[in-house]
Amino acid sequence: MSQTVEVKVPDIGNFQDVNVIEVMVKAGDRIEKEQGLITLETDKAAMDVPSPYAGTVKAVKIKQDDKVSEGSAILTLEVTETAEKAAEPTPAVPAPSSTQHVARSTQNPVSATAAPDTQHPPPVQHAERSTQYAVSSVPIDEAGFDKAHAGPSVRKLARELGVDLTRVSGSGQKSRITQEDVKAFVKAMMQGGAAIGGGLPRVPEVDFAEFGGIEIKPLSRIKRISGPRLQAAWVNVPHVTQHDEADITELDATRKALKTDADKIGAKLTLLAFLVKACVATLKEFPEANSSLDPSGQNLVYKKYFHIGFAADTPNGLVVPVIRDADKKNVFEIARELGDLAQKARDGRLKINAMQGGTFSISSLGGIGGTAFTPIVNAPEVAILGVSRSQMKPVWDGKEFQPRLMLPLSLSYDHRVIDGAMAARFTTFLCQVLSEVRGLVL
Ligand code: CAO
Repeated sequence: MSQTVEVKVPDIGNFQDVNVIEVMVKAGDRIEKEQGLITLETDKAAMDVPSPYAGTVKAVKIKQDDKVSEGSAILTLEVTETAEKAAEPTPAVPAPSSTQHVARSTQNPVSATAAPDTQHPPPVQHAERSTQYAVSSVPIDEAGFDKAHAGPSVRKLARELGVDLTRVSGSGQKSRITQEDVKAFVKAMMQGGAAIGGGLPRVPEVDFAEFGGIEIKPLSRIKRISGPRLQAAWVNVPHVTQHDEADITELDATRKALKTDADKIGAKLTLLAFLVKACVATLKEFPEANSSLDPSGQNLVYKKYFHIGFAADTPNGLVVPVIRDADKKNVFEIARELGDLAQKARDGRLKINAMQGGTFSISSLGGIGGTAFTPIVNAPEVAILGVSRSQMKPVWDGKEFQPRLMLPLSLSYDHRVIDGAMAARFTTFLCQVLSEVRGLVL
């Protein structure tokens, strides 16, 4: 037997004309007993008014932003419970009092946190802390969750679904997070997270124009393509950078002595060509650094070829052309190819396949300046060598200081594949190869 009842705002303490910040049901909805109907917000807290019965909503009598007090009609409900049960309604909402609520922050409503009143059903917000991890398995930012601009029923839903509210954008009034926002977030996560910035916590959006004049220019095509790849490498690869210094005094003297020979074949013999050769020799010694993890993350794919990429700065952004089979080329051939590829990169004439297949990369900022930096691994490669500007330095030879040309090296590596000891051995070996010039020119 069904019966239609009017559900009213229950005793809400001394509060009058309280703001309705959310209406969670509409006519025709089938609702459960205790399901949140509306959210009220006082200057101290937000609270849900749960339904005293299960049933079907016939008509909703209030809307968002209405002001209500005890006794205001919320909706009419066709009750589907038995008449006996319906005749003994459960008190609808915990009566808020000033002691039951924590002070709200200036921007966000804070949920009531008092112990449940034994006379009334516990407030919905007490169910919050049941889930520790968000749908993406990233731990929930509890401090941020507490401050999120959302009512108790939304918080409850978020807890049930394991959604970190700090990552959900609110579509409600004053960016308030609604139940729909939480559901849309979960849906987006299930579909791969594309709609929510790859599942990462978002940087706050700022209206820069509020603070002064601005101009908006689109990113270059290269930056639009390389940005997501850099970000993917940054978030997926546990990076560590090992710094070292190579004594290149002899190497630089040899390079200068060979410049005329190089000029004859149209090559500019820069340090980078020697670095490519030295890296190949070191990669042969440390084959893990020339490997990649397979997609399962369980196996290492060792590559028997040595295709060395180098970062080239172009007016439109960073590109990484690849010297193929660098182990089979001498330093002059490498120098010439470096020059050709760098020129093509600057002219925007580099073909896609000239940037594919790299096994290890070098990023040289030595021609520009700097003492050290932390390059981002060009994943799925597992290591990248950063090169900074060489400097004459006093180096102690056991008896006295000698002026030596020292080259700063910064090896960033994927710590899943290369451990610190191997990285230190790698750079030590590389420094040795660079100081023993003969092997590099033959
Ligand atoms: N220390 C001191 N001087 C250096 C040096 C170093 N480590 N490396 C190069 N130089 C000198 C060169 O000898 C050259 O001097 P001369 O003109 O007197 O011979 C000058 O700096 C310029 O070198 P270059 O740039 O012509 O040649 P390169 O082989 O060093 O570099 C290339 C080529 C394409 C790597 C470079 O032009 C470039 O684009 N570098 C930027 C790479 C980059 O952006 N990396 C960052 C990636 S992460 O955002």
